[in-house]
Amino acid sequence: TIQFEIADGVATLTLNRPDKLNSFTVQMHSELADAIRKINADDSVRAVLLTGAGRGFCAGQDLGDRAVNSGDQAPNLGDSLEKRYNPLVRSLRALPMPVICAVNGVAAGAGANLAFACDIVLAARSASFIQAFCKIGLVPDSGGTWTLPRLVGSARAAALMLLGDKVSAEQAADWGMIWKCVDDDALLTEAKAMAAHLATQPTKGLSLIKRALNATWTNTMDEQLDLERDLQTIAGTTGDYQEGVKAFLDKRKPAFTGK
Ligand code: LHQ
Repeated sequence: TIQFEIADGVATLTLNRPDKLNSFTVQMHSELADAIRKINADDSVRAVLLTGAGRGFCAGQDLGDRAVNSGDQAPNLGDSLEKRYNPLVRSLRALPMPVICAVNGVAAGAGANLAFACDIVLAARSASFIQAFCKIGLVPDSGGTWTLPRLVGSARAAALMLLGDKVSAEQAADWGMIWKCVDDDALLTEAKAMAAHLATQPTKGLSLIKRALNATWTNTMDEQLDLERDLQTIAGTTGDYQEGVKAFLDKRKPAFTGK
């Protein structure tokens, strides 16, 4: 239910249930978790690209999956979040390299919030984002109640979550919900080029930037200054920092190893 490959420093994850707009099943969660474990264990991976096959990016939970909605009995959805969605979001946020999301089509429910858990989001002009949860009596999950207000502010986040309106990729880019909206036929080329570029950059340094960004919303400025000091201490010991400075002084292109 997913395609996964590692090549030239880039791990590409493609959600692959196009008939059902790549909605999540237990199986897809398990394959994703497995792929993320492999990424963490593979030193060669210096950027991750997440996208979807077909006309949709991800329609959130597969509402027909019997493993989650088993007949007449009220399903324990919290259990599903605890076992599958929350570990997925946590593991994506914690990956020690940039994660690019190329939203190729509609991103609904947990599919939209999965995108917002990534570091840089590109979307095709025909793509859209929907906080679909309210329409079926659910609460936005997969970190959406944390990420969306921070991305677009509480007025827009509240209306989007309570109304479930569809937001076009262009609107999403205008609001700062995503990094960029690009023409449909340019999406994958652009996302791949970005991943390939990032895979040549100081990966260790980029992972420290991610740590600073992940901490910023709960820290005071004083705490964040302390954190910057600590992270910069680590960054200053990397080979890539030495190489970056040397290359600058030599007026040549740096050759980073990611370490
Ligand atoms: C689907 C789905 C889908 C199954 C399209 N499931 N088949 C976490 C914890 C545990 C449980 C509960 O949930 C969660 C988190 C969540 O994500 S809750 C939110 C779940 N997602 C939704 O409510 C979105 C449902 N989908 C839609 O509203 C529409 O499909 C959107 C707006 C995404 C796309 O609309 P269209 O472009 O008009 O496509 P479509 O509706 O015709 O869908 C195409 C096919 O995909 C269709 O199947 P069919 O066999 O008729 O061709 C849909 O039934 C199927 N599909 N989403 N979530």
